[in-house]
Amino acid sequence: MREWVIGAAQLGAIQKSDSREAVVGRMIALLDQAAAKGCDLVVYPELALTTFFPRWYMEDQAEVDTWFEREMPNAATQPLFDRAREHEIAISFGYAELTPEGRHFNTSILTDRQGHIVGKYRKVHLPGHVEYDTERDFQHLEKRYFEPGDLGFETFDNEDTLMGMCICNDRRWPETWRVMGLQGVELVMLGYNTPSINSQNRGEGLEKRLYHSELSVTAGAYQNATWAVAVAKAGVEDGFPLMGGSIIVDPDGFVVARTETESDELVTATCDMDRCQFGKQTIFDFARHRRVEHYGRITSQTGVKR
Ligand code: CDV
Repeated sequence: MREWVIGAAQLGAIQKSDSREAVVGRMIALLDQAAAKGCDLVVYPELALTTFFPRWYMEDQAEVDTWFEREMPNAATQPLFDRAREHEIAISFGYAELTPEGRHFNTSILTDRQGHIVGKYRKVHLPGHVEYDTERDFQHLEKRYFEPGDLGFETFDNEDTLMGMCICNDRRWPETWRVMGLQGVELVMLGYNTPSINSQNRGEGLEKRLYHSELSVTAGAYQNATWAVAVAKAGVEDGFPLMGGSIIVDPDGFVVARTETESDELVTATCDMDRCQFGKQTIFDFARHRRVEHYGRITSQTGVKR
């Protein structure tokens, strides 16, 4: 399939006390709306099943593990998979993954339109810190609760369209996009939980936060001639505001759909994957124009060396 009607299914706030079942009910309501609009694929946010728990400092690993899923699908999410299969809609969403070996990842999965998982991604760029930070207005403990993803930035053939995923902070890194671009990616899906306030710079306004998110996604899409869908979990969670601004972006880097609220909200766009070809064959024909002899530092060096 080369033309997909894609839904960006933004979720509003999820409180600490909200059950997985309640959240899945909201996701199914958005899925039903998507079906009514003819969607073939629906993308949900990062850590879609729970509140953004890395804002909470926890020392008891048993308590931490309550936020994680040991299998996917599981009893709570099976109804979402079932409804997606009924509607013949592929889905992608994020969750906290606890593997049988006891490893913790910030994960996204992708299904085909029959409800089979056909792709998995584990977040590579984990922001934040490991220990309680008294200097911040609020905590961001992803580095405490997750290990960096071990699957790289794979792409997946889903009914003749090459799809890839990344998660939240990954969108700000050009390397994320280029590694998928080098595989010929045609659609990048990502979810995010981005606080409306910078915990280390209160003065930074929401406008700048939204701009940086959009700038990252539109640039990534344009520079790799790919469609992109970026979906927020938004609203005030446990007293902490998360920004909205979910977007669908075309391979020229233009925003073709954008949410307007900080609540559960679906926006859709018809996305013709063949529109990726012009950019991939001309200005971003990597085989003809890249100069890898000058890119060594990208992989041999991590921090800045003046
Ligand atoms: N969940 C995230 O990865 N959030 C980061 C915040 C901490 C800046 C983001 O890049 O949006």
